[in-house]
Amino acid sequence: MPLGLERAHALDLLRQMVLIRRFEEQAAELYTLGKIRGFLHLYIGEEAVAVGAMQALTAEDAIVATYREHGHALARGIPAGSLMAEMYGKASGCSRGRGGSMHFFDVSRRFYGGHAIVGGGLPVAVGLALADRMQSRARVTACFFGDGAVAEGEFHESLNLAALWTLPVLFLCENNLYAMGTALERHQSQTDIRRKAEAYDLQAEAVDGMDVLAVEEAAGRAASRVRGGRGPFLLELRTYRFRAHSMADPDLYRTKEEIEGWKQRDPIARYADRLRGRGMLDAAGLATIEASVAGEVGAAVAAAEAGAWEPVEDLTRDVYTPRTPSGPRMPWSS
Ligand SMILES: Cc1ncc(C[n+]2csc(CCOP(=O)(O)OP(=O)(O)O)c2C)c(N)n1
Repeated sequence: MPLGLERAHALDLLRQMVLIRRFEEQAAELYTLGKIRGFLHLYIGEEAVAVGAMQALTAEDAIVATYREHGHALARGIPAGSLMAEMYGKASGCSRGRGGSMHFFDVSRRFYGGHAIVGGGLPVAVGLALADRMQSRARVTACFFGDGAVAEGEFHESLNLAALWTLPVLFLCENNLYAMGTALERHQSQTDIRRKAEAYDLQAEAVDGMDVLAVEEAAGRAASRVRGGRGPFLLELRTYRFRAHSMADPDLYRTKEEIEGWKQRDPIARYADRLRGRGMLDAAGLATIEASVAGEVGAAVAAAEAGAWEPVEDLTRDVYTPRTPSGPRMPWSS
């Protein structure tokens, strides 16, 4: 653990990870009750990645995430109530209840998805970074994606363009070893993701994604490099999801022993132990965090329950453009 870690900051990292875990445990319960429908992909086990990486970003920076994005959204500071309402499909949700769990969006916090298409966020991130570059803004676009995305053409096209044009993108590959039920070595001839980045002339580093401080430190270094105009950077965050791919997945492709082995490295329990070892946390301190998180999650559920559905008049809102199409007049138009 780096020296000089401020107590308030250290505890805040723990609180954020606990919030993500409890929020998702609650979401899983609500899903089984039928309150949340559609797909639900839990981030449990991977909390150190979102929380650690988000420390390197300012409010000006942009974030692009995948469909497993509850943790990124919470770590970005989007209120839990707005996220829970989104999962309920209520109009008070961050995407007006139209996106659900996989499509969180909050432009005011520069949170650009929530993307259900594997790899679909990468070109979006490159476009955001290109806009910053063209307007000479020293901002970073952080793009989270899974190991499954490195099999997509979009990964290769995005890395190539970002490197070629020296764009300020921080690529964050959450390598949890599985793409749905397919293990990394069953879809990649080269499983060392850093080497793929190097092929496009990107700087890359692999980090223990179960260690929030290691992620924070590596992301901090990488982001300042990107912000300083030295081109894109890829971090491979080695992590694991403790739950199935989604609530609909029977999880038959990995052994209980493997899952248990990774649970020994639980990012929350291990980090709490380290804080205890440094005299920064005791039982009362942990109980305070748990109580405040329970209050926040409880209030989020209450807000979602109380939230209104969209009125029927809004059925086509944001589906069709309200603007009259303009553009070149065609010879056949009257
Ligand atoms: C282009 C595309 N192909 C296939 C799918 C179906 N699909 C949904 S999730 C997933 C696995 C993605 O795994 P990974 O990128 O490693 O992310 P993780 O779920 O592990 O976080 C697949 C293949 C999809 N959503 N989009």
